[in-house]
Amino acid sequence: MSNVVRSQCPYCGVGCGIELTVNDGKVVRVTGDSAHPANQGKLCIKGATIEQMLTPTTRLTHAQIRTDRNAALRSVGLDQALDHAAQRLNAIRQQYGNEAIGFYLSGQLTNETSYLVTKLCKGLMGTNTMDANSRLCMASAVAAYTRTLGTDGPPCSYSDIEQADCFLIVGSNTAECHPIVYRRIEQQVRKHGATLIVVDPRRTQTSRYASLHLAAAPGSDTALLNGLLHILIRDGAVDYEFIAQHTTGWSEIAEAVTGWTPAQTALATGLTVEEVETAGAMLVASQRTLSMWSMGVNQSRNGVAKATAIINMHLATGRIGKPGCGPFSLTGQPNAMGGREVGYLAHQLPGYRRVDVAEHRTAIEQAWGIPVGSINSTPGPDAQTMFNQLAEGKLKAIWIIGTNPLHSMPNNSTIRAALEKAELVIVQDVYNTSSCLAYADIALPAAQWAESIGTFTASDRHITLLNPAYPAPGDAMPDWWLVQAVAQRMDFELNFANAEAIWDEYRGLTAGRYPLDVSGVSYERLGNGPIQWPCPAEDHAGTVRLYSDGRFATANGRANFQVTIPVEPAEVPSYEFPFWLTTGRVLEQWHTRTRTANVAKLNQRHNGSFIEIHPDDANTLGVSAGEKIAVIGRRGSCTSIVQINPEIMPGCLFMPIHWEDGNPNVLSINAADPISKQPELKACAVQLRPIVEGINIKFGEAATVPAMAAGKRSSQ
Ligand SMILES: Nc1nc2c(c(=O)[nH]1)N[C@H]1C(S)=C(S)[C@@H](COP(=O)(O)OP(=O)(O)OC[C@H]3O[C@@H](n4cnc5c(=O)[nH]c(N)nc54)[C@H](O)[C@@H]3O)O[C@H]1N2
Ligand SMILES: Nc1nc2c(c(=O)[nH]1)N[C@H]1C(S)=C(S)[C@@H](COP(=O)(O)OP(=O)(O)OC[C@H]3O[C@@H](n4cnc5c(=O)[nH]c(N)nc54)[C@H](O)[C@@H]3O)O[C@H]1N2
Ligand code: SF4
Ligand SMILES: [Mo]
Repeated sequence: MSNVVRSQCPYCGVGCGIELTVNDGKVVRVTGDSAHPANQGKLCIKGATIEQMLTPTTRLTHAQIRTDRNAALRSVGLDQALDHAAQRLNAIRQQYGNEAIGFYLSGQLTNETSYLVTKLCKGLMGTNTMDANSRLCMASAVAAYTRTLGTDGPPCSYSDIEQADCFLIVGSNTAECHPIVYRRIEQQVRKHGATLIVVDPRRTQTSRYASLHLAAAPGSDTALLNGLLHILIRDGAVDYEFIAQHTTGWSEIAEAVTGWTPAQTALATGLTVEEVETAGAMLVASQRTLSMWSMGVNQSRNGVAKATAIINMHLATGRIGKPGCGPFSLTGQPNAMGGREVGYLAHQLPGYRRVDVAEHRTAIEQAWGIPVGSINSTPGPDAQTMFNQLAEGKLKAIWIIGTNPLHSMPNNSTIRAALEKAELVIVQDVYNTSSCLAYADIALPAAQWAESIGTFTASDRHITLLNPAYPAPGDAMPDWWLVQAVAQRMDFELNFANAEAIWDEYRGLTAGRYPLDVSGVSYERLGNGPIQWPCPAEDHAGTVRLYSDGRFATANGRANFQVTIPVEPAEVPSYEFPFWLTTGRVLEQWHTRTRTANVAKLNQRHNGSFIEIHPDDANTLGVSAGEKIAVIGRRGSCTSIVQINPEIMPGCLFMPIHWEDGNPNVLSINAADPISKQPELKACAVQLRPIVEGINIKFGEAATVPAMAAGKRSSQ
């Protein structure tokens, strides 16, 4: 008997709808959902090969524990592991208090799981010691939206793509990372003559159909965007009526960009005056501009300013809340939008509320039936601070769900030290290949997206129901269920009967909120297809665009311009470390590859780590394509395979993040944006050294400075 189950692709934040054909409990076919607004039936190569990653050869099917760190993990019954987790956590609470326990979550968990952990940590435990890998991903976009528009949440919709006449893509390799969105942009450019400006120090596949590619120096985006606003003002493209009616802070911003002349902008970015003028002219000529950005913007210590500068341009031209217009942050993970909505970052509460706003705390305390004052008013530690606290011994236990900090956080020797120091590490994962399991005292087996019911919110605010297609293998259980089962054993009052009950409680908390109101979105309605929030009533069809009426989510309804000051990356090239290193993704791989390693078709183009280098730099160094090379930075080193790329900015290198062997996070820096606390994962300084027989470099350790003394390392 075969049946068809509707769900959402679990990879990127485009959130394509999929249909899984199930035969005898096995997924035999995956197709795009033709009724879904994100993809209208289309899928990229990762989406189209999903069924191959569902075979459970590398699944974590049973709970595992170890009581001695030097011993191997051993499989135990689920009940025993849950009891053990509760008993260990309670012992830590008794000795050090609730603050000693941290939760580190992921944008790959359902809304239901992230809501439940938020309630446990912030409500029942009264600490805010939880954060998510969204800190590495979306935090700068969140801060920029909130500071300017009053709240998080991209105002645009995918359907704006077909109405735009100009796309400005900044720091996003959309073609490889949000392929279905790129396909739609490509159509609009090729068939309908829209212009496409791409800003990236590398020319990527995203520039394939670009009218203009700007290889601005890493980190220089704020300068460029200030310069573009200067041109928009100079050439009369500003909407003064919109500014007067719907914004504050215009005179400050207009004054702040007067100095950003095309010449000044060219000097700051490494572009020519002509390039800056050409980009400016394209934006001036546009009536409907859609700007998209992702990690080249957010993962910077100037990330909030970069994202804000994009939003400033839209406010200045009134190109927001209208068809084909708006500042559109592309969300990375399939549910990094929803995680923020339900409050999983250290400063958040459900419904885009904040722990440091008394009114928000009270509303949630009342709804949760806990005493007023239960929720701590101080935001919890951001992800990097949380792991620092673990290393310092302030935090004793960490519960990691759906992410691998050892692979994906910056300067990962510090993460290793933190995990070693921790008294208790719980890793809750779907696969047994996460390198983080080497540090786990308890491993909990989670059911994955196709095995349980739940909801995801995609980049443009549409919420999709994930339906289970087949039973989870072994003892694997839904993430929310595992957390609740441990919490109950710790004597916390959490008694949700199922995922729908969690969703219903959460959506009730959003009733009357502006703009994030999902109170009208029931599982029953989602059974008929996705719904785009705001959706304030059961008979409401959902909302395509935010702020169409010019009313923003601030107290006075006006958007706030914010002055944006360019700041260069924390580490810049020097004599010793003469290259910029930037990092990112390739089309066929997903982050740490626990999923994509299983799919043969996805491993045909790249079979391991590589480092892209400009041919001139390769000539200077005397290295050639395919050669193994040492990449050495101030905090660590690794090896990689040379790939020559004539389209990368000279002086700049690129490494993918996917392979453990050749992971750039042995090199990356702990610097972070002061507002969003998002780490600067896109820029650090390195040197390259050909590997010479007989000279022994111990990879993975910090480089000696000065670094040319090969073979010797300092441990500092
Ligand atoms: N195939 C695939 N798709 C994915 C993912 C994946 O793992 N694999 N992950 C998903 C997730 S979680 C995320 S967050 C997104 C990320 O999506 P993207 O942000 O599009 O991807 P990245 O490759 O990380 O970085 C994008 C580009 O930023 C450029 N860049 C580096 N520094 C700068 C800078 O200072 N300024 C500018 N303007 N550009 C710069 C890089 O050269 C790179 O091409 O992708 C999502 N989609
Ligand atoms: N240098 C550098 N570093 C980066 C980035 C970069 O561009 N450059 N990008 C950053 C960004 S944007 C991101 S989002 C992170 C991503 O980094 P991670 O979140 O560490 O990467 P993933 O491989 O997605 O890790 C997810 C883990 O969760 C497991 N998992 C998947 N689904 C589920 C589930 O439903 N439940 C449970 N319990 N487990 C599940 C997977 O098996 C895997 O072990 O990397 C960040 N690190
Ligand atoms: S574009 Fe993203 S969501 Fe769509 S099929 Fe590809 S990976 Fe999945
Ligand atoms: Mo991400």
